Amino acid sequence: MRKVVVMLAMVLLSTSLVWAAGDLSRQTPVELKVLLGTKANEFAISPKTWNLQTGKLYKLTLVNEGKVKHEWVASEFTLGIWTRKVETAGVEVKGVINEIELLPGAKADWYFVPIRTGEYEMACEIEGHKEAGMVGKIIVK
Ligand SMILES: [Cu+2]
Repeated sequence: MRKVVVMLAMVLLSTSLVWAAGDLSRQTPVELKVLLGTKANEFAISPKTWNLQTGKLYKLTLVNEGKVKHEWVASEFTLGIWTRKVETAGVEVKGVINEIELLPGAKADWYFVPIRTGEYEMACEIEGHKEAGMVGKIIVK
């Protein structure tokens, strides 16, 4: 009887280890570089479409190569992700991030894990920028 209990406990323990996803915040990140404003096109978001997967850690590097300030906003998308941190110019910011503004030449690394599937709009909401082409799509599967 005792052997059966020990074996049952071992089976339960091993299956729970198989099912557990572990600490999703400590994966090797999938790197994605995105330009908000390029040298050739001040009002570009490049790439304009992002294909992401739930459960993966992403390191999104946002770079402003333009000559004016740009911002990145995707309110619905940011409700469905978990942010580990944003790193920029020697500063780490943790918590819920809804919007990132980048001065010309600025760069920020954003580490996050998508937790909800869907299609979301992203845009630069500075007056006139979205209309000039600063809009894109995030697809999370
Ligand atoms: Cu802009």
